[in-house]
Amino acid sequence: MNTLTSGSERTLGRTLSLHRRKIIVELLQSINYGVVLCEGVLVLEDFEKNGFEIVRNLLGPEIINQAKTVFEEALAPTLDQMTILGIRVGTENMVADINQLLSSPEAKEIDRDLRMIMTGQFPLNVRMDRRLWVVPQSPELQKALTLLLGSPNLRMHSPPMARFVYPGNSNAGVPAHQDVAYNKHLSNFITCWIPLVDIDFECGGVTVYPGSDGLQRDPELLGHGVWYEGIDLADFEPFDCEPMALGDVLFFNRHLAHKSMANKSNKIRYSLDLRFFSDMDTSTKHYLDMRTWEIFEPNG
Ligand SMILES: O=C(O)CCC(=O)C(=O)O
Repeated sequence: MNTLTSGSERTLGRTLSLHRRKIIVELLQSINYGVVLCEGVLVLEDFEKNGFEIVRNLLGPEIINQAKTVFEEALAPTLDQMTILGIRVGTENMVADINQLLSSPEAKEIDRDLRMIMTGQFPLNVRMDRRLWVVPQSPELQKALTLLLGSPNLRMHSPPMARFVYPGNSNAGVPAHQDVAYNKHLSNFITCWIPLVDIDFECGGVTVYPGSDGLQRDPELLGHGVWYEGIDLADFEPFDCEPMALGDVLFFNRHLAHKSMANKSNKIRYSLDLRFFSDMDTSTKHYLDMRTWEIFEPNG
């Protein structure tokens, strides 16, 4: 059962947050944020209106390259390991071969990390690689987040989420969902989806449903296992976030429904999806404090 929030609730929430952000804008002006402030104001306007915004060219090539290197280094040895296991790596049969092997009795003898990679997930040690912190360390990203979250004291949920989608791996796609459902430990946050390859229609990316952030879900459904059951987006027009170039960042709010696009290209799609919040919000799980660059451990 889906209900819409009333217009006044929505407006009130947004007005309050705009007021909060106005204070931050004034604060940033007073310490001379200059040109970047203009970009930040643009971020605010579209994000407020649509629940998402693609900010072009926010991250420099050195940041993207460093993050991508971490993932390429993790995948490189596994390609040889998979070849040894009989998978036709780099061909159109690769995903079918992986699926066949993983559903065979031999699957449990395969190294756990390799199995994870074969199912399209990076093991924890890869996601915890500190070289990935180059992304939250970006002053440009921090300025945009400060404006969106209303505080310069930023935090990033840890470990960060990193994905790769082999060409034709339809199993790696995420169906339509709202991030709020899977991050109940956070009182508020913003997701940044950051591609590490050029995104076009072939390679896919993320589809968002503008306006869906007004949907309130029946809390009963939040208790279920994997995706929101019965998410009904029939009234919403999907918007494919493509093209996206290296350095572009997609910001979206925690209520905005979105899903993965298929990777129909012949390249691996690498991306990061990071969840940021501030000292005005709360978390009951690990996070990276972006002032001290220490991991906060709940009950630690
Ligand atoms: O990268 C993807 O394919 C999906 C990303 C996503 O669903 C998310 O960031 O919540």
